[in-house]
Amino acid sequence: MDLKLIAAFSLFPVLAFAQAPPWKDRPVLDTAASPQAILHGVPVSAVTVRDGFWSPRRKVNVEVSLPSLLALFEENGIIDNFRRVSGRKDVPRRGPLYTDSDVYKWLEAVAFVLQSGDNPQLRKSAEAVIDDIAAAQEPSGYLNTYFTREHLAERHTNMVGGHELYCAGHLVQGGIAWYRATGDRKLLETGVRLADYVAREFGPGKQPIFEGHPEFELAMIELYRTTGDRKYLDLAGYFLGGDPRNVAKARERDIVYLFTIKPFTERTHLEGHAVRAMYASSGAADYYLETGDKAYWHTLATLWDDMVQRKMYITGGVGSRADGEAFGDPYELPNRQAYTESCAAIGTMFWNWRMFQATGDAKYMDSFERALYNGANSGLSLSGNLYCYRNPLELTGDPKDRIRNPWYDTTCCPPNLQRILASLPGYFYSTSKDGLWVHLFDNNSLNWKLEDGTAIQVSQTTKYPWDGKLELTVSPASAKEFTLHLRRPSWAGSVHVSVAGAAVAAPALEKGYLTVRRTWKPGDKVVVQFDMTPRLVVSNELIRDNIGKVAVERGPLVYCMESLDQPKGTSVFDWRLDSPAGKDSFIFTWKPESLGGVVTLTHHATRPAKPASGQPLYEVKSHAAGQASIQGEVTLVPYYAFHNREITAMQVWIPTR
Ligand code: FUB
Ligand code: ZN
Repeated sequence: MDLKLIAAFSLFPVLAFAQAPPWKDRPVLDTAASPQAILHGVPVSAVTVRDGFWSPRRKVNVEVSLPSLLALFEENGIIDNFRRVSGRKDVPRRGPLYTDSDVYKWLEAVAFVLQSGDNPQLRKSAEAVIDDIAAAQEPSGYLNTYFTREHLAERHTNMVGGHELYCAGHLVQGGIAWYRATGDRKLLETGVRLADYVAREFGPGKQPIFEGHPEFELAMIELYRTTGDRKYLDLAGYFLGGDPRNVAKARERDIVYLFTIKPFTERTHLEGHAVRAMYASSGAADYYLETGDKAYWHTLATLWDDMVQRKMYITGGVGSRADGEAFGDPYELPNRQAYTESCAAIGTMFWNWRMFQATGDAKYMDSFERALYNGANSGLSLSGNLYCYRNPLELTGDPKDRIRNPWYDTTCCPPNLQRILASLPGYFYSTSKDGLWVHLFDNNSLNWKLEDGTAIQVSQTTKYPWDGKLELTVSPASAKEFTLHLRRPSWAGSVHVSVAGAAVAAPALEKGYLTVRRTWKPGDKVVVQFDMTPRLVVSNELIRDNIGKVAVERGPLVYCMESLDQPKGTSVFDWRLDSPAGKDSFIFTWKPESLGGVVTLTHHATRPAKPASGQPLYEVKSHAAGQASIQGEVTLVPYYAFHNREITAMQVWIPTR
């Protein structure tokens, strides 16, 4: 495609950009002007994550995951798909019809990496990919490597499974992140041209369309925030509201189809494809943040309760059914069959973050943290080059259970994991009119400003999540009165807080955040101690798989047993945890050499002895003599680290005696 021709078609709203705050000061989700947002994010670049829990994960993301995924894209023809459309290469199209989206997500991840600091090698690789993408755009603005040439006639005909708008949304999100990282608009302008194509062709008074796989509305609302052009918000509203011309037809169709067509506000519970449901809910929350439409909030709150009260795994994973990659019925949360796609756990984080912007309620950040440390974190191996698509809570250890793989034809999860890790600094803090909020804990420094423009630096020092002590140094440019809001995780029992050396006997708590309002002076210290006693957790008895079992948590981490840590010759399935724990029932040990450094837990347990010969398989309960048992000790490791040593049996939910 002739680049000059593309430039001529650009409808890029230069003026709106000229009025916006500097591109590099934009957070992951830019709610600065969103009427319903009481919280406002800080840019990724404002937070430097120092050595601690997340730094090795983020390092391996930059050094291994991102370069190796690009190499795999090349090997599998995914970038060639763009070169084919632009005429740069004469090759057949490869991969499923949504592969463009994976490249866009990869670019978004690289953009977040660059927001933390330049990386010339990654930047150059990404620039070349952007060039290949832009060259593949049609003069109309249309861009999709599948619905062209031999598939041209299918364009806009397969909206259930076609993913055209899903890919378009990821292009726009990638373009926004790249612009915010570099100031370069090339990818964003490509996305704008595609968005404008959609806006020109479809909507009220034009052709009806629906999305199939939600994602476009998320992108359109962030594009509205980026450009100030209301048409993108309205377009998102059109998709979320459902075109009545489609809705009439859809009422007769199957549920997944229906869900992507009917008005979002008609949903009463979570069902159907989990990632689609999470992205739709995230987009709807964005729409609420901009419009304040109460019907949206009502639906969002109803769906969120449905998720956390009936349909979420303890790991923060969602979507229990492989069939349709879907939500199950209430309490249908089997462990071994759990589908729990990495993208679905990540989708909960996107949704929670948006709900949180509107409320400042810690319950959303608690849920965000649960997925972050467990059901999403498990998705990337410690080595950085193996990914989980599914994140089950139980594995048999059969070699067929190879759950971590370098490549999937449907490779949605790897770049999703990459963009979460790369953007993570952007989720640590927020500002509000009255002060500063601290959501996540790790060694890091914030260099940003309060909403009245006062420069502020905050430094966190902690061994979290291995230890519950946080030390914060709060340094406004000069003495300043404001409120510091610090999340008190819902799992934290007793919490001790001291400010500037003085213990705070009963710290104020608002919606799960400890709040301290005072005149802060440069260098003021806040010390917080969360109780990290391991917790035995039982589930609602309606979850059939978990009856008679417990799970173990410590801090934000869910633990699991792997057979290779258990007494020689035994499997995780042999053991029952001995009677519910008091304070000292678990021994916890810092093992720097194990799994990249983890705290392991050990606990007394019992297993049945080998039955005496002739012992019947079944006996009437009242006559049964009982079986001899053997005492032992079992070891647990954090769930996110499962299958990082070898394929072995694993379980989160452990029978108790
Ligand atoms: O359909 C695109 C992506 O692939 C979805 O988000 C995932 O669930 C997987 O089906
Ligand atoms: Zn996925």
